[in-house]
Amino acid sequence: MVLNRLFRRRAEPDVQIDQGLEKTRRGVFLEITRLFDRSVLDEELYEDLEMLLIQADVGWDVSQKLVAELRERVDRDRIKDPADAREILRQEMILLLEFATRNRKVKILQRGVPFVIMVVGVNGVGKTTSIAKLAAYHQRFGRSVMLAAGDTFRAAAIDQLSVWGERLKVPVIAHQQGADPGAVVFDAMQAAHARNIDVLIVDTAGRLHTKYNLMAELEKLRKIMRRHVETAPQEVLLVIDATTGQNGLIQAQEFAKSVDITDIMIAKLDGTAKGGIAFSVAKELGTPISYVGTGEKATDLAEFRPDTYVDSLFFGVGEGL
Ligand SMILES: Nc1nc2c(ncn2[C@@H]2O[C@H](COP(=O)(O)OP(=O)(O)OP(=O)(O)O)[C@@H](O)[C@H]2O)c(=O)[nH]1
Ligand SMILES: [Mg+2]
Repeated sequence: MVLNRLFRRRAEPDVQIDQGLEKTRRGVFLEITRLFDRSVLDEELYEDLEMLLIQADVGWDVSQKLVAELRERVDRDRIKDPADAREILRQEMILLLEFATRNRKVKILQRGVPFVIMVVGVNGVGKTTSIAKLAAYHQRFGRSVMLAAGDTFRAAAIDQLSVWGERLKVPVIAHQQGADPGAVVFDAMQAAHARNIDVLIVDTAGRLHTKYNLMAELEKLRKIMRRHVETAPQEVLLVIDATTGQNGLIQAQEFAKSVDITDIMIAKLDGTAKGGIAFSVAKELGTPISYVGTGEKATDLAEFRPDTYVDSLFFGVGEGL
């Protein structure tokens, strides 16, 4: 039995990831699963698979790579049963995500030293909402959280963060619209120290680096943070909008060229059938994906785990092999 030798245990399911990937699972991945219900592994199957992976936004290069690897292993191990081939594909997909997340640093929170998270990303990708989710996430660990309204371009952006602060009972450091984000961050760092805050999350404006010298501004914020805490920002989180697919990926690549990013959050996964975006993000950016956003509520955040993610695409909670 080849399958016994090949089989990898199903990952611990995560309800949030499962809901976030529902559209992708019931769409393209159902078709992918059905491909392997065919009786033979032929050329047509590989071609259809490649097309479906591209449809799910896995990306052209990554889809080709996955199919080429699958073909190679099927040939090498003389696999005849399409169900076994599907198992190989599943494992390859997990490995691809694991490879990209292998560099994820263990975050160490020190008592009395604020852990600073700077959240960056293009306009409208979901930064502010993701900040609320992160605040709630850290609160669940019993950590005290503070938010800083570093996006001073629009009054609405400051209000939006303040509303989240009230809802989550988290203090928000904000200045007037048009104020210097550096001054906001300076005040926030001082306040975080004075109030013994564990986690300080800083919102930033989402202008594209081509419009204004975003890098210089983010660098300035970084310097101000470092005056207070040498290692800050301990996390620079790039938010990517899953619904914008490959376009979003290109924007993120541009962004990553100008800013040192430590972690990625894929937001709005629930709004798309293109959950394959995680694979192209993992491959093309090489920065660990740490979180996934699965809705508009503060609780709609999941930690990213390669095996859980892939198994959610193929199976879903409570669905059999
Ligand atoms: N369905 C869904 N909607 C989301 C998610 N994250 C954010 N949104 C929505 O996306 C829209 C934009 O989110 P914001 O958090 O304001 O995005 P932003 O990046 O801060 O936007 P700017 O400040 O304008 O650059 C809002 O309507 C959010 O409710 C998510 O995970 N799922
Ligand atoms: Mg915002």
